[in-house]
Amino acid sequence: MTLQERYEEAKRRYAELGVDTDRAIGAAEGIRLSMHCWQGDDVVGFDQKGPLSGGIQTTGNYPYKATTPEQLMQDMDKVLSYVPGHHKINLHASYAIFEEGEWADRNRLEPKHFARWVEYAKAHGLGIDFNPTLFSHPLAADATLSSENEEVRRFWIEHCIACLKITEYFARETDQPSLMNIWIPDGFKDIPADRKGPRARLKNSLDQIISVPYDHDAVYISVESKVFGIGLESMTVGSHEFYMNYAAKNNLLCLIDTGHFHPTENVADKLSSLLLFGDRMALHVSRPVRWDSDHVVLFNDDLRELAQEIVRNDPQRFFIGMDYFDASINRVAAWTNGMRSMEKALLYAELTPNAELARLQEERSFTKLMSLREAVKVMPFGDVWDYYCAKNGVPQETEWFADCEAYEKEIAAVRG
Ligand code: RNT
Ligand code: ZN
Repeated sequence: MTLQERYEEAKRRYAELGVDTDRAIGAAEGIRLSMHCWQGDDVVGFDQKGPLSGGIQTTGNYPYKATTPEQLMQDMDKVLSYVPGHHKINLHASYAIFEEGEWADRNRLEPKHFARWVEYAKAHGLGIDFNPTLFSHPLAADATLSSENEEVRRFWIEHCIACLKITEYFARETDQPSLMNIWIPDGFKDIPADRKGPRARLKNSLDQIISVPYDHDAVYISVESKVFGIGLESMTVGSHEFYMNYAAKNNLLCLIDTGHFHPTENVADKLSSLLLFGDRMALHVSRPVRWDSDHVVLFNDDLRELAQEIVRNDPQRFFIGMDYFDASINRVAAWTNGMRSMEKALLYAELTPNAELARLQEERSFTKLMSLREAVKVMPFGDVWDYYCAKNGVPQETEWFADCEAYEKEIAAVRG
């Protein structure tokens, strides 16, 4: 059977459930993902040589990690050639690209240090999202925006303000909105004696950052909470309650990282609540395994449920960023699997008879609801997915990996 024949048959089968596959494909194509640059080099960046800090960790020693901007961009090209749809890239401030002999500390970063990223984005028709980097820096050794040391706290406020200007530059240059997401590692390994003090300082720091004038139509600011970090197990200053309230009060976006909650919490369940109190929200899609381990995102139940909630709540209200980093396998393949999984989940959600399922819930026909949901699982999704990939000019499911292996052997392994 040709791919076209496979698709036609799948289309007929889905139509029996009341699902229009052409519509679903069009809808999935309209959802942009923000591809994080940090899967390519284990969150190292280009502005410092120190270890990754802030209670986050990459594990594994797979060779051929990108070590220069050229290599990272080359790997990103490869990943993007495997991923259907139109996307954005998500950069961290630590990925500033300096001229020979030039260097600027985080509070002195300027748009010009990201000019090559803008060039890259323009050449590929990509938008850009941004993140100040409040870790992997000597002044982040203790605390950042919640620091008791006023000099340190000022440094990080200045860094975030510098990043706001850079985010504005990205939005202007790419002619589309950019998200600036603030995540800080601040917290305590053991039971704190004062929780209010650090949180009050964080609140004051954020107030200072967002009171700087910026283009509110082009730049969105989000705040990312977390339940704990390595070495920061007892308390994180930027908790969920803290940021949910801060975002609501100040008209910012809440960013929900799927790895930042207790392992039995259903993160997908949070979206509809947040969107009743704000126009938009942001996501970091990750796969926690027992803890915030940032495993490669896979096409599993959690991801499907998340995508269903995105689709049911209007995908255009979300900034969907990816956030995983695996150093134990080929990084280009890891990156690709995560991005393709997210795309799959969104297409799968668009191929679900959501209106019919909701109707069954309203009439409390729970037996029928369960049965229909199970029927959806065995529909010929793979045929629609392969068709979607081909339509977008990227390899089908069983095609890309061989090319990726060849890329490792012929390019990554010999580039030094
Ligand atoms: C850390 C947060 C944060 C980082 C990236 C690199 O737990 O998830 O978003 O992973 O910014
Ligand atoms: Zn995150």
